[in-house]
Amino acid sequence: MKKWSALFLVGATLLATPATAENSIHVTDAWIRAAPPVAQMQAGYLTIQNHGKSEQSLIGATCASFAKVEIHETVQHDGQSHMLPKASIPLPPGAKVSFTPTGLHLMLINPQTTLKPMDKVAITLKFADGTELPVTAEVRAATGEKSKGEAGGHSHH
Ligand SMILES: [Cu+2]
Repeated sequence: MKKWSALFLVGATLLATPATAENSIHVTDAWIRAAPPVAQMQAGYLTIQNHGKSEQSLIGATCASFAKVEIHETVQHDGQSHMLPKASIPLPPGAKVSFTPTGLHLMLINPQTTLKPMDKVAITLKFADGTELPVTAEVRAATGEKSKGEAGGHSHH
């Protein structure tokens, strides 16, 4: 029902209030890689799509289960993996940006609790227009993945 009324409002008038991240951004497949209790950091992944008509920009996130959340990108340089902090992720209309283990990720710093696979974690995404979007990430085991890049990058933080 909520979706229908939103669509109606958009179609009803061109003078509607500007689209905000809250009603134009769709997040799917949000998950956090499980880590041993000694880990100082964990990585979170998700896919963000901008279905709106105005540019949005992801500028950060918060999560009660971690002291701090940063946006990082893993890049290859001289045969080594490095993680670069990103101040913002531009999301033009129609954009689909995937945070994956080989590229962008949410760096979840200083776990406040030990998360187990299947746990559900609330993350709040923050956008440049001042809006916030709550998403739920599922904790998943890191089985079968090469963790070379992540581990190497993290030790250099
Ligand atoms: Cu990182």
